[in-house]
Amino acid sequence: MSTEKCDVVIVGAGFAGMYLLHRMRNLGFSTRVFETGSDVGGTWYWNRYPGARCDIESMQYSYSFSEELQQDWNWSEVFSAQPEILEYADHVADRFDLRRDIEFNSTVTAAHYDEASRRWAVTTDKGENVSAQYFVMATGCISAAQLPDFKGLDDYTGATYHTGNWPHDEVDFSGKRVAVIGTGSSGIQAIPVIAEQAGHVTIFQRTPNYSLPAQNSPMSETYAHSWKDDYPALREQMRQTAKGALGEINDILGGEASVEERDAEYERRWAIGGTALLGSFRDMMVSRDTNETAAEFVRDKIRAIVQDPEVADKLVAKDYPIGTKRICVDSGYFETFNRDNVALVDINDTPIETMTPNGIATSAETFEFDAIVFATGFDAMTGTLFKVDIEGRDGARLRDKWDAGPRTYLGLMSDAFPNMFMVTGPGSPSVLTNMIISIEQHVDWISDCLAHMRAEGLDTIAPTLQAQDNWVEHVNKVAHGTLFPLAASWYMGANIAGKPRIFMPYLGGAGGYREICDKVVADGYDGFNFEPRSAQATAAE
Ligand code: N01
Repeated sequence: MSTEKCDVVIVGAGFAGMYLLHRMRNLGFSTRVFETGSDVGGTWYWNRYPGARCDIESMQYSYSFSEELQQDWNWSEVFSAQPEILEYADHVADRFDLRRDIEFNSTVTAAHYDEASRRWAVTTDKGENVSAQYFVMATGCISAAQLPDFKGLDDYTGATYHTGNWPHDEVDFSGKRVAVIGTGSSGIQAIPVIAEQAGHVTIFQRTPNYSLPAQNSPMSETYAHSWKDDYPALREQMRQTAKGALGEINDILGGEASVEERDAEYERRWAIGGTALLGSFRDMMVSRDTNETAAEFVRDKIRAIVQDPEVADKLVAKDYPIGTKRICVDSGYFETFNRDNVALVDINDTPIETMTPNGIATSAETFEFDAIVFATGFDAMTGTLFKVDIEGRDGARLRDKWDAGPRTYLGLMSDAFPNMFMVTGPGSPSVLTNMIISIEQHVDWISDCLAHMRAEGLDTIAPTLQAQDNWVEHVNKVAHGTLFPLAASWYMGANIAGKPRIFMPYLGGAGGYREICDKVVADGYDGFNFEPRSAQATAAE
């Protein structure tokens, strides 16, 4: 097959790839997007499990780049469910006519940098070869679904599902005996909905999770207008916050409030719903004492909701501070354990020994199931990057270079990979923030950078090793000044056997990080090296 040429290849047509394509087009860069799925939407395309819902309010978890779009689109609930978010992605693709540059059902398998031509040779599973000056991984942070290697899995004859790769056709659990393995955000959202339909649900829990009630409600006209009437100013405020979302964060320390004041604040925020409780005190994620009071408040809530004290005790997280594993937000999760058709198995007490042809055998019991739902998470942040065979300068392979953990400058680029960008890569705030706002910031930064290079006649950009080393050290230092590294979380790579234990996202906050990125540009792209156009590269093209 012949090699096509374009300015930019983008991998992924989720919210990052879609907005980047829009920006590239407006700047006049010829662009191709490759997407494994059959349509746009990224994470919301794949995660179609029952109960899937965003836990950032939709008025905030939406694009801010187009005033017309944000005025025209109406959300039906405060926290939207997956089908509506996918509808929104579909609307954006139509509205900005994005699909004509997206190749669906097409997976990028390799991207190799050619030093002579200074271009990326990109290959897909369809045998397509594209040569591009710029290569952008817009593949999301939580996209590589993880199916643990359970003994006997191939022998199991019933239906299996992974929350992160859910079938497009409706799955009917009516009257079925269902197992759910995993109690992270996905499991916690899916379990209440599955339990309403299934004959019986058995939940296999390895680590109990803290979860806060969404307190979701239909979107009122008044609430939608409180945003729409002032959207540009509110979006600007959002961009400056740590989370990339507005929400009240108290400016006092936990220790400055009396016990009564503290509990009243927790109670108030529990009633508000979503992640509001974590904003009760400004030292929530740095002070063990403050954190423990919030953790204990949530444990008490769980004990009050769940009628069987033994089950309640198993559901209560005791070994790590609240918020250090990604906080979950649910709709009726703990209440589900009061149903007659729901059972909890703590696999620390009775480990899963093997899958059998008809179900699961633990050290204590053999269970029969018609279906097993794996809510077992993802190889986060690096998993999707490693799925592509990425080779940079001098044959450097990304997978090898990051053997001991990801190394980036600003989460945007890595030193041996000129003209390759990552949208919300490791070392950027990404998963700790409102993803859409962080995506927009990265896409805008990359777009401005490419426009700058074109205007200045520059051919390549790559970070210096020194700037990258300093950034990695800074990201680590900030993380270790908080409670986050105390949990065995996917932020730390702890859910994947053999993955280096490094805190991958940047904890400096979306607003602070934006300031750093802007300053880097104001200081002449401080920490980056550019190469001007050379006669050799022109000849090699
Ligand atoms: O994945 P997870 P997820 N045997 O890794 C367990 C985002 N998200 O898909 O904790 C038995 O959190 C594992 O146990 P442990 C959000 O950022 C957002 O639920 O490792 N169990 C854990 O209980 C979220 O954090 C939304 O001990 C095994 C579970 O499986 C991220 O996606 C909704 C196991 C995996 O939990 C990932 O969430 C959904 C094994 N071998 C997701 N391996 C919202 O916006 C793993 N587990 C609300």
